[in-house]
Amino acid sequence: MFNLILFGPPGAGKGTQAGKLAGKFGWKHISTGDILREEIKRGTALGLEVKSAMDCGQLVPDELLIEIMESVFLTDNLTKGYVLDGFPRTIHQAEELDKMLNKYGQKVSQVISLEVNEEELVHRLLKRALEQGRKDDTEEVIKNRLLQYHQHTKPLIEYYKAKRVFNEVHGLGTIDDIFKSICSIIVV
Ligand code: B4P
Repeated sequence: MFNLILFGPPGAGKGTQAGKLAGKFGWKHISTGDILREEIKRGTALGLEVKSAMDCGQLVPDELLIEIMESVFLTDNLTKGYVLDGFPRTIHQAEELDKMLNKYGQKVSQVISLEVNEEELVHRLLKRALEQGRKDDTEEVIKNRLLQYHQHTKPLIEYYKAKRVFNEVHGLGTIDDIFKSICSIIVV
């Protein structure tokens, strides 16, 4: 079964493009950010546990994310393929994902990284703050999210390059043009 990891810093367009890919290919869109925000909205124990980390732009502890993903694999109908948006975000998460997939006789099919410069990332997230009022889209929190990305998430580039599944797409331009570039390199 095909699975795709959409990779990139905060604001690169992962959520935007993952939604479009899910629509085109009939895949399940799995966004860990959306899953966590939904838990917060519903006021669950998990939501209460992750709220302060998310509000200040910290990563949520690996073990919680791994539990969430295990339950997604157990309960969701993923037979048509899926796109992972925002997971994995650390080497430990990536290693655990490999173990989970291995249990189901799968491995990561492809990783597509959206390349966007930092100035544009900040611009997009501040614009989203005006439109949607997300608590983690303030200037100070964005700085921390970018720092977390550089410290913990960027090393995944080498991890997936070593597995020969890593591809890059230029993430500047219209949403539709970027979508076309992504579709042109997907090898289903
Ligand atoms: P996410 O919800 O994944 O937030 P994100 O990185 O900002 O990406 P998002 O998908 O929302 O934005 P996009 O780039 O599409 O994570 C939020 C928090 O959850 C994290 O900080 C962390 O605390 C926690 N978390 C989630 N997963 C975790 C994990 N695995 N481990 C630990 N913690 C985890 O879009 C940004 C904006 O740009 C949008 O407004 C969009 O409309 C706009 N945009 C997109 N494409 C554009 C384009 N081409 N041109 C102009 N604007 C564009």
